[in-house]
Amino acid sequence: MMTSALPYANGQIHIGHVGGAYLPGDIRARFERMAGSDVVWVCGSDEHGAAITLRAKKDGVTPREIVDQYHHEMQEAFKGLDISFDHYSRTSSEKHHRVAQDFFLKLLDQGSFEVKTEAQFYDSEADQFLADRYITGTCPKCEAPGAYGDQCEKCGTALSPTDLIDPQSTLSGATPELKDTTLWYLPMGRHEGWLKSYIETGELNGGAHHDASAWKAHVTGQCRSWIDSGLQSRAMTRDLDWGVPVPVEGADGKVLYVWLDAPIGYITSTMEWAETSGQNWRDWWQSDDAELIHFIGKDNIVFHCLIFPILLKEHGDYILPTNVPANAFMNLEGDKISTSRNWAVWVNEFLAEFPGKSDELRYVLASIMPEQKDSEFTWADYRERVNNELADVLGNFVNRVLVLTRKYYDAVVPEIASQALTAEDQAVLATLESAPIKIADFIRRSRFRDALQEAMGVARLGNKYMTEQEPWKVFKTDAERTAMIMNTCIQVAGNCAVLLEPFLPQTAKKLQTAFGISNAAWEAVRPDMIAAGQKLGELPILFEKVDEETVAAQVSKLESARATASGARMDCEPLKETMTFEDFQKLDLRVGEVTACERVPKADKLLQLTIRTGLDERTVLSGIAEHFEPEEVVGRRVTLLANLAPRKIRGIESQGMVLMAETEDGALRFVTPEEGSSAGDVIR
Ligand code: B3M
Ligand code: ZN
Repeated sequence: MMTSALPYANGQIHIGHVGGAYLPGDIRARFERMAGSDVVWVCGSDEHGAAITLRAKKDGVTPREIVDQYHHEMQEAFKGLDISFDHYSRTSSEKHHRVAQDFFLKLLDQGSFEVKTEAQFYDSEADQFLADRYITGTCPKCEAPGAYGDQCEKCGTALSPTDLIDPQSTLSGATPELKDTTLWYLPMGRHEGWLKSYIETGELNGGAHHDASAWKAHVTGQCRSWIDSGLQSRAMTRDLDWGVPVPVEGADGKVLYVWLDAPIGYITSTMEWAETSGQNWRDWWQSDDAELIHFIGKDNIVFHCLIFPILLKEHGDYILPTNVPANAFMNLEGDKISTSRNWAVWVNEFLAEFPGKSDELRYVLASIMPEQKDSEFTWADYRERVNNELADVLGNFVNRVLVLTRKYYDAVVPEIASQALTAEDQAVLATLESAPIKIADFIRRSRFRDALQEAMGVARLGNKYMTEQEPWKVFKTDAERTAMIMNTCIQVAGNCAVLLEPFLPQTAKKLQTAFGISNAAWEAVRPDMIAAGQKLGELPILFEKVDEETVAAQVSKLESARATASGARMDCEPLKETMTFEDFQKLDLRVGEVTACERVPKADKLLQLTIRTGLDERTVLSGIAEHFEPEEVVGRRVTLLANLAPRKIRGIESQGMVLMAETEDGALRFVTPEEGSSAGDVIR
């Protein structure tokens, strides 16, 4: 049983999501299917919680409209990248509400919760209790600002709203007040004992064990520090109107905490899958023969390794996760991916801009997957890998194999008479024996980068072997040897078609068609996979190279998207060279009052202003005649650069400069000192 984190249905899917929780799941699921394993991989839209309602509030629509929009758009993105869930559900469904409520009631009836009435932060302006992302403040642990009411995203610490320093409502910005309300708490401290052994020694239900040593160190580490810092009780309900209603008399206006209902969404999704596939969902969630693996990002570790296991254990009928290979974060062009700053490569945008290039993106994201620590996507690296690895190694090798087989043997795989294999032949054929075993092991240990490199290594070896064996030369003198070389190359290329399928499904399909392979099982990978006498197909160039202009265009698109998101203007002149404070101190800026104003004969752009400066009354010429009539200027307070060296313009000495702002559409606006200031006031 495999799951991937249910993405919040409050925005688009970006490459960080894919590299974090979805591509790893897809590679593993595809591989297990090819290996003939019993595997089910489910996901779905996470449609409750503050992430949804805050987006709805920001967009001025209902939460239902938000989730309906993004539930659809996220599925488009997954489909476009061949992310092959067995089922994709959504937590706003009635079925899920029932499943989650039944789960809650069982725990309630057996006393798993502590019901407490106590003071909670409340925003009287918004008339709402504040928890999770509705409240923000300074993290008491790492002192990072912007921590939320349930978690500090900087240090990962689980928080309660009352832990926050200087709490503030994210709805109104007001400092919240305290107001009593009833909450159902999960007393996590009660579970410290078995949780410790679950994390440290892999203890599961009924004496079974998972392989704790197979857990990623950063996952175990985060769990350990959570447990060591003391497992506080956590509220499992919220005073909100959007979510799974708490199924208790008198609990109107209360819903299940999103991190209680969402993981149960995995179970609902499996139930839905089982209904349509005639399977029994309990075989996957309530059978000790099943393994449970959660693919997530590191910010979800605590919810999947501590809170959800407590809920599953408390319920009593469920297996516990056997591994949670959480990935770290993927950054982008030197900065954190950010939805709010629009600093992201959005999957749907990528697919629209680069149709048919889903494998290229999968390849790059798998190559830089943040398996142990954060990683970095750059468009330059994308170009490097597509051009120098996919095109120049895999594409080039396959192309040469097909072209030469067509040229020498009319595309028919040559027979190989029994002849002595050279050491090089043996090395290549040995690799075809070992590669599938190594790749399988890497994939099952969630080391997808190594797995992909091992698979690409087979293509690299094939390319090198062909270059060194030079069949185009040998062909002239030794038909037997040529047949051996070409047959070996054909085996390598055919094996690549299978070994790369978990990573590059589109490319694999094209290769398998050309090499006459269908529904390839993992065990089909072997040195004599492609039978002699078989006719090979033709293939267009597999990978188009990416040019530098594309990279530049994507980076500038990011920059302008970020600028727009931050409210910056695109036409802004670039910042001038940095000046020092000493430079600034040379400027003598004063408030001036315009006492007279007239046009300058034969000068369309100039007005001659008479300005009282508190020091004197002086003439200043200003290039504003196309923007203002003289009578509009008289009587204004202006900002005057008073110590600018006098200049003669059109025979008139101008003593200083009036500061103007140029608007987006080129209009000029006076920089007017505030009401109450007067001529001679120094501007500092
Ligand atoms: N919706 C994803 C997130 O924290 C969250 C995962 C739920 S998995 C049950 O961004
Ligand atoms: Zn923190």
